[in-house]
Amino acid sequence: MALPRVIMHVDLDYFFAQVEEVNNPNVKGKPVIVCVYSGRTADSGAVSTANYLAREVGIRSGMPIILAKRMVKDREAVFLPVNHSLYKSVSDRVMELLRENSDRFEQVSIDEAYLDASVKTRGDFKSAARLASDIKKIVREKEGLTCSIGVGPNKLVAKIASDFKKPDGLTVVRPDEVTTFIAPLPVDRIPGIGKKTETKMKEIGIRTVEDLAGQDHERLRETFGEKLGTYFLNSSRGMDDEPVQEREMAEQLSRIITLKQNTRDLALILGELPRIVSDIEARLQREELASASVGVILIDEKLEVHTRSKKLDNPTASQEEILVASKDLIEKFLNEEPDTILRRVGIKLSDLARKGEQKSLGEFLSH
Ligand code: TTP
Ligand code: MG
Ligand code: MG
Repeated sequence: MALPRVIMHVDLDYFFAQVEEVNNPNVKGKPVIVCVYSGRTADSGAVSTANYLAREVGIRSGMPIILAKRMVKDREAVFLPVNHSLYKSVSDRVMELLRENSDRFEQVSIDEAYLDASVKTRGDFKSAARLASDIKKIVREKEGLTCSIGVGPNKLVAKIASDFKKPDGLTVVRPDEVTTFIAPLPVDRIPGIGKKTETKMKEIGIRTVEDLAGQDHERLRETFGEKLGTYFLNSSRGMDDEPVQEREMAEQLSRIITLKQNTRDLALILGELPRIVSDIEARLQREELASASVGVILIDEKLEVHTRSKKLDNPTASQEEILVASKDLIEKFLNEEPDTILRRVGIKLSDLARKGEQKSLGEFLSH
């Protein structure tokens, strides 16, 4: 018999606000509210997220800032504007840690990801519980952040489980526990069931997942359509066979470093390239990707950003090829810009494709 799948869903707790707490330790212990200011008046805009102290008084994502201010008026609360690049760089590092601890990895948003750990844990949920608690420990030690993890036999159950206990939660649902775990939950815990669907379901007497599971198939399909009806019914039984899949990388892969000193000395700059390239290549290998376009990101001492890129005839994952292409681009750039002194250097790969889907000409000819 095939081993059960072991799937985890990891979601960082009050993510933007928690990053702010780590970044400004003096705000810890106070309600922290991260806001998107629209700029029209001093307080116009909406709450992006808030820490749990702020949530205690009812502050929520999406709420007008003015309303949030009223709710904490007797307290020493901290309102901060969103700092996206900070959250993105923390997220990138956390995602890398999660990826390293999985067989397969799928990032779904800036603060959450699915991990398939079936092989790593040999389908054993005790071992999965240990792995999940190790992951929590690693993320706390490396980034000072707490997260909540759900472990289950599929993505659906893992997602519901990660939300079950927050913040800093760990909920493991073994295959034989799925039905008892989900049956009593309100239907809106099923991903995709929002306010509108929930109301519609209430009207026909469905409040819990168990109520949903007891519905007549035909009736559900009539009410919600073939596709959704089937999805709701399967979900109500904790059934889901969606694979954990690396998302098609619309984005590129990049790594950037700060030079030890500002310079335009080609040899000094090239000396830094191998460590960027080996870092990038490790990610290409892990994700089984190849790149058809190599670019360099060059930030000068005035913090101006310059980019140069080059299409390759065939997608590559080879350190050698990436290195050669980047060297050429940097050399050319320095020749074109005789006065520019560089502060940071990075490599960016784009036009990523899954290896094997596109064999390089070299590989083709050697077969
Ligand atoms: P979430 O994971 O939904 O929320 P959270 O991490 O703040 O809180 P928790 O997981 O503990 O319940 O969203 C991740 C980030 O996305 C969040 O920190 C800020 C941003 N976000 C918004 O900007 N607006 C929103 O309406 C939501 C829901 C999130
Ligand atoms: Mg979160
Ligand atoms: Mg999230």
